[in-house]
Amino acid sequence: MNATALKETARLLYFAEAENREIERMTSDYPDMTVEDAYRVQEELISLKLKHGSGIIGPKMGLTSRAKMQQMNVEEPIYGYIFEDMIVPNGGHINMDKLIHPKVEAEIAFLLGEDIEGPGITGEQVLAATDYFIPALEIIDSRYKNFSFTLPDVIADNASSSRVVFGERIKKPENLKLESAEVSLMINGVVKEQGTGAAVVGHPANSAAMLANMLARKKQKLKAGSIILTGGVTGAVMLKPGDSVSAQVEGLGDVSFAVCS
Ligand code: OOG
Ligand code: MG
Repeated sequence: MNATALKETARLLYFAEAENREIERMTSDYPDMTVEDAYRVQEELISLKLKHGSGIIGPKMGLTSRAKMQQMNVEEPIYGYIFEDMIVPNGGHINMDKLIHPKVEAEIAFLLGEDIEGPGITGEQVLAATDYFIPALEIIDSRYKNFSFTLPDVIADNASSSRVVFGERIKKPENLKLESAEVSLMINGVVKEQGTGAAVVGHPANSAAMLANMLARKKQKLKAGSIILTGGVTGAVMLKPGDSVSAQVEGLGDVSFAVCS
């Protein structure tokens, strides 16, 4: 894709999100769009968002569960970025009329105390550089019709990022094994999805390590103070007005929000 096409694609995605309008997949106009092109579109989209005044909280990983990777036929997860204006306070609400067709998933986030620079980073190194674990609910809202996309489409669309609710930061408990921590996602008091931290490439720290190694190819690193969303532990569940949503992460506590019309 040439520079004009990259910029135009990023603009379409930016305005689809701003005006909560669904659009055709980018690959219907650009069937040859590669993963590299898609990350370049994402970079244009990120700079548009920065220009419009929202700062970056940190990166997010997506398609980290084996189920999602198989579904998309990929061997490597994808990443995108979470912005300040996507943050919903714990116990707060989201407005359905500002979103397209949102889904929610339960995640574990890491707050880094030190920079992490790949390549060759392991989950152990990530854990050593992490100060806090945070239970989180991510609201994903693909800008594409019917939430249907190919890999380059979803990368260009900032990995469907839309909103995030963080629970309380928990100073890294030395004896908590995140891989076996039970995570449940509840809607209106009913458990809809359940998993353990191991669903995220064996351990959520492995996901952050993969991210550090992916960013290293671009001479970028994970920065101290960033919050990293490591990817859905549970499947994503469609939201509707009136839903009361919560997640419980064993050893880390709860996080919740409500859906208004
Ligand atoms: C892509 C984003 C996936 C996750 O945690 O796997 C994601 C999508 O499924 O729309 O955020
Ligand atoms: Mg996610």
